[in-house]
Amino acid sequence: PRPVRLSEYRPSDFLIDEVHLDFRLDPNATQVTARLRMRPNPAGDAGAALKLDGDELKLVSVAIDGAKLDAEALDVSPESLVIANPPRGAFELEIVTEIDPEANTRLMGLYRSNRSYCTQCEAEGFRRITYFLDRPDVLAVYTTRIEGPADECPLLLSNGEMIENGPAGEGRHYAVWRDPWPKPSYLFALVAGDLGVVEDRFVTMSGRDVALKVFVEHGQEHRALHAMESIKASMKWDEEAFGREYDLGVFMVVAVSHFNMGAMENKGLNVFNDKYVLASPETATDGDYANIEAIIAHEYFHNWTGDRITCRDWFQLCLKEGLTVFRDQEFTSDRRSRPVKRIQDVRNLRALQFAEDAGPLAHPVRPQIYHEINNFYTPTVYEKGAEVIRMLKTWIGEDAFRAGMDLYFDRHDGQACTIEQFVACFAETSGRDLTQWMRWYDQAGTPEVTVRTAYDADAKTFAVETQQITRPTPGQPEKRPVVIPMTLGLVGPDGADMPLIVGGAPAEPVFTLAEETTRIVFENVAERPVPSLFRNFSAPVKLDSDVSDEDLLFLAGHDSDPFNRWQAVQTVALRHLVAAAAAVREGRETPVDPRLAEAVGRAFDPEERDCAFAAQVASLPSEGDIAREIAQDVDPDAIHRARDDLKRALRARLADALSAAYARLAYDGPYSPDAASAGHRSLRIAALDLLAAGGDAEGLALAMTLYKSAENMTDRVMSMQVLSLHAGAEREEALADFAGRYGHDPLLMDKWFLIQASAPLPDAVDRVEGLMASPAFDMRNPNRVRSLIGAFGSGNPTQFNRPDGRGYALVAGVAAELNSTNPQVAARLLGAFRTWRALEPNRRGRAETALRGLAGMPNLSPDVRDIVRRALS
Ligand code: BAL
Ligand code: ZN
Repeated sequence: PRPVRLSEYRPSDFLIDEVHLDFRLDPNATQVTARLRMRPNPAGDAGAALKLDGDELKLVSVAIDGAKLDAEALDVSPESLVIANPPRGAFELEIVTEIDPEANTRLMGLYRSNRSYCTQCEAEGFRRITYFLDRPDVLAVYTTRIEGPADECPLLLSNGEMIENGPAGEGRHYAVWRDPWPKPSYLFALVAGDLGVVEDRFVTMSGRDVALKVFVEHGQEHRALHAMESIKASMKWDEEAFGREYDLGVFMVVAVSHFNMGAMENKGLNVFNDKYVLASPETATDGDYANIEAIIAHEYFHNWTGDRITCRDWFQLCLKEGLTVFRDQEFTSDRRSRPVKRIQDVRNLRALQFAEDAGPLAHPVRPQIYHEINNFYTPTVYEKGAEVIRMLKTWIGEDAFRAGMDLYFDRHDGQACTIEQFVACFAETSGRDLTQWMRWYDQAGTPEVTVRTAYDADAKTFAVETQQITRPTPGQPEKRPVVIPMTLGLVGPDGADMPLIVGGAPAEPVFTLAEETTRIVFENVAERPVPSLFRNFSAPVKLDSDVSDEDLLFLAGHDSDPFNRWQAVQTVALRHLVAAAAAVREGRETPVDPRLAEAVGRAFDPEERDCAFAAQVASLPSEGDIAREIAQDVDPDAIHRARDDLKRALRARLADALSAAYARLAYDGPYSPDAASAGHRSLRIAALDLLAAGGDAEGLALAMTLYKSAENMTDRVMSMQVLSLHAGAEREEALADFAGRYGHDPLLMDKWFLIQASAPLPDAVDRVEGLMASPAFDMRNPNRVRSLIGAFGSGNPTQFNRPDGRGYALVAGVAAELNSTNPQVAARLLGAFRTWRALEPNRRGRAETALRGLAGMPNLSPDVRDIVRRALS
């Protein structure tokens, strides 16, 4: 198929004001009647044919204003329906299609999950239900009638509010839903089935009484309570933080077990992957609780940033996704620890988005071209998109930012918008020219900032010189400077921030780096300061500074910015690990700086009060972080060895402190997933992980004891994870025990799959292949595939990148298998190859062979073809 280009955007030639849908549910032959009130778009082409999108559709009939159209008047295929001469005024188009939900393994459009019917329409799934103008800038008001068997489907749900229901004869019944808010087709949803429900209420700030309902499988209701609490918290927070109120009498969340994404923000009827709804103290980890809260919030916040104001076209995806990620990050920061959330988000950004930006799949936050839009639900659109908004807030200040958001909501409510329209609101409220700012949306790649500093003791000045470059990315050989806000502090020898004086006057801490080079000279600097650069990670850049390890370790103990206290230890550790990985390849050893061990050891100090933060300090840069820093000729085994050696060295130096902390941090009492309790557990597990470094027998014994005595799922899973890193009887015992205890629970078995798939042991490929044949695995369920194959490809660097190529063959083989049944999930798995070009020559060659094998396959789906083509380009 032809690529789609932003530059070729044209308004639709027709508009749809009202949609009436009538579903007669049947597992293999659901009949859908769509009645569309249509008219020519004054902004479109006056004489144009009416061309509707379809995807694997079977047409039954078409009528215009009640008159059936003959086959000759139509040009129809499963992929499109063209009416050459539609009326030139308003008209009603009726289309009847027949679809087979049971056979819909792609999980796009209407499909079956367990015994329920459900839909997923973003981005282009609605066209698998009926022929339609399936584009986000066609907004209509929907009325949906659903008819189905009363016994099998007592619940019949759609967007908006139910206005009618009753019996339909022969054991069937019906319900009619009306959504008064105009929306694009991608926000349509239908759910029908026999589910349990948890109900509650929320009264909005203007007094609207909203019924809240979370639907789950019968018997799982007790696992929906945390999701319900998260809905109420999200509704309240959006009122307080952004003045946004809910706008229907009912808000529903439905958990389904087969889902391609995490969740979906359909108007009034969010459909969720059950992984992000179900939690109980017996079945969920602290991480699960936190994820559920964040994703419930994310989908709820879309009600304003996505649903009330949507995207003009799919190039603008970050308009709703980047903004909504920013909003959910803020929500979590307010509810939990702001510094810890920032650290987690930056870790995530670097691991996923920086990796994407550095490889062949790099693309701008707002792409200019796509072959398959499903492949652009990426860390760049989501996470970098959120960073750009956070950075804008840092740059223009909190007040102008909030005023800009208010203006955006006022001005564009009910519209399908562009990034330009969004950014214009902030240009207006801040009075700044944001022309250059737009490069953050249109230019791919992570800017690299080099900082060199000089203190002049005689002149009492401190000069900071910066240089920025962004390396070429696919399709963008030339890059221009971007506007980089650098929040900076100068830390004096006493650990306090020094005043910032520039040009004879006090300066704000946010400096603008808009040119290739910038020089800032601070005056009246009485003593040599240590610069704290990019506080709170004020811009998504890679930093290379001349701040010494010694100065960084000083910051680790004194910086008023918690993010940079954490970053300082990470940077020193990363410098060590890069050098150590090179030394491993040369058969040398690299001694560990005792000051680094001391800095890590401070995390376990009895005086340390913020356990969650301390756990972040104690958690070393990942193997992916090290690989990105090395950037080329990467040897994953050498990296793993270097990191392992550092962990052993830390264990040797800190053994007493680690043992003391592990004992001190023991706790009893009932489980609570709150941030402080979770932080406490995470620090204890960090101590355990280091105690077990190198397979130390005492450490493994502690892990085994914790596994057996665990009174909550976090301790059980995390101790199993520690054990799983070291081959031996303990590992096998814990894994077998876990399968015995939880074999009936698919979401818990996902954790069991993931832990085995990510273990850096030589049997990983055999093990994953074996697990694919286990009864708990199901290739049709995306959660199972992601837990086993996805985790192996993206979370097991040494085994995925085996020098013999078996890891690549495994992932490519599964992608080939899923290519026809679920191309979206297949393409997602291939993200594991996004860094293949940075590998050393042998592995690079083997990865290329696997990709070329896929490229040569007949009948490649557009999803897989697009990723393979770009990965090889
Ligand atoms: N819109 C797709 C799922 C999400 O980002 O919320
Ligand atoms: Zn979203």
